[in-house]
Amino acid sequence: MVSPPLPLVPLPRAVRASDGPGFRLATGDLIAGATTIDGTAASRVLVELLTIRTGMSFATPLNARIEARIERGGPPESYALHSAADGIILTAPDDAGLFYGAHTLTQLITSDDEGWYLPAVDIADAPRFSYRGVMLDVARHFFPVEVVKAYIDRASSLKFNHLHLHLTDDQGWRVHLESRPRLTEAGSATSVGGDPDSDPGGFYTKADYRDLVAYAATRHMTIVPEVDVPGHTHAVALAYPELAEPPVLSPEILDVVREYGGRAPTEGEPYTGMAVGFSSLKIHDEATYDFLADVFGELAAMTPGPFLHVGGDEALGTPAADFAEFMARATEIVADLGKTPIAWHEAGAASIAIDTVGQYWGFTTPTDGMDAKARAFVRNGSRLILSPADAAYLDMKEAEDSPLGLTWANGPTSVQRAYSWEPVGMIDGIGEDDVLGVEAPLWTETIRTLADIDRMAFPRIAAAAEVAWSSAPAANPERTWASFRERVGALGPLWTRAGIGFCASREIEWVRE
Ligand code: TNX
Repeated sequence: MVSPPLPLVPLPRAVRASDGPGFRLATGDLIAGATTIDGTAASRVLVELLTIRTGMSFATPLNARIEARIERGGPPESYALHSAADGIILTAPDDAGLFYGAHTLTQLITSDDEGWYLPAVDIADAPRFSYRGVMLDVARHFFPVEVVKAYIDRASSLKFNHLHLHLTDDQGWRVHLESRPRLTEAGSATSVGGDPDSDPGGFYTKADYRDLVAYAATRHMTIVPEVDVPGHTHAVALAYPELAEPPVLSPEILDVVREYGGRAPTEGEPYTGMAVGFSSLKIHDEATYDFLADVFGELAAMTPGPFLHVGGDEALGTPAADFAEFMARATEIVADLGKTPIAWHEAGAASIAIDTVGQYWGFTTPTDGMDAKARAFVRNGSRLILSPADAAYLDMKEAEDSPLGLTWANGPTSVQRAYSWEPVGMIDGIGEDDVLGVEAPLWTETIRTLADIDRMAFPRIAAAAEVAWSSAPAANPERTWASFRERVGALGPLWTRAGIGFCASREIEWVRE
């Protein structure tokens, strides 16, 4: 008889199940090994996770059968987990590794008539890619700090380590900056839809933003803020009209507006539709670059992570030569601040700052020369983050009749499609070392609440996590759709306990507890 795979997502590098009876959890099991500050943090995480999973209380330590400790050696973020009848030992070279090991341990917990237990197992795990990201669009709809924290909890439990916040777009500017206060005063009050009750808009104060950065750090996630320029800037135009062109309503753009429905954008009025590409900053005015210096300077000062995302997508309203000139200067401004710029792949066409990381959002089979633009980042000496829209976009509908989501990227999509793509070789000439990592974006034109986020992101976010973390399929026989399908289905009870309202996709047989 072939036993089912253990319910682990993303799949660890090496899993060896033993024949032994496994580890029985008892109330009061002490999580020990607090030899370093990191170890203490890991212990706290473990207690928290075990409590959520089992409903048991671990408040009164009785013995020390669960141990978590730092052990030097091994790649960053890696960990080793040993579970047997007499105890559990989790070791890692860093705090992130202990954190990921704690999540693996939590996924392994299951119950029978006698109570909660862990199977006897030895796991040695380490990530494939160092950048494992999720993106949340807080511009099309604004999400309060508590919702973003909940998404950080969810993503980090699947071993994602970057949260890209799409902070600005035509429909709203979502972070307060002292250097340019009108951005939030005049550009943050609305969002897509425009209903004052369901789409009220909003913004993060600087204290909110710092709170998010700090919270993310406790879950080993780095915030990557994006200020999308030179397009997607209608909200900037509301605040500082002198910096922006009036809405560009070319026949091509009017087609886009018609396709998305709603009114055409109007100069001086908030935009609450879903069209893209009609707005542009003024390219030949030095005031624009003073603006970029202020905005990116202030953002850099409050962002400890290495990356600032400058956008650069869908600038349909900006002539190509102007776009190239603009992206070169925008990326240089960010590089001069000591940060690594990230730009959507369109910017590959420009002479951008050399270490600019490209983010590819074309299809898994590239069209329209998008692969050439992506390759340009690598030729420039940098690397790529891969977010193929037809596989990694969490805002694509999973079913035609889903009330949420869009379909433009070859939708409706499926969990199988979200799982079955391979970063290396997807774009001709892009090898393992050219890939910085993988990111799953969630655009929020149709998404308003945490419940909406859960329904769209889960379970496909787990597929993205496996593509980002786990070994390539060729290196591990368990890296198959059939195995993933079973493993992810077995996570249903854990997700339910954690309050995650996942979409019970019909492709998967969900385990019920
Ligand atoms: C494309 S792909 C966009 C966003 C939209 C998204 C909706 C990319 C870089 N930009 O402006 O929100 O499609 O799926």
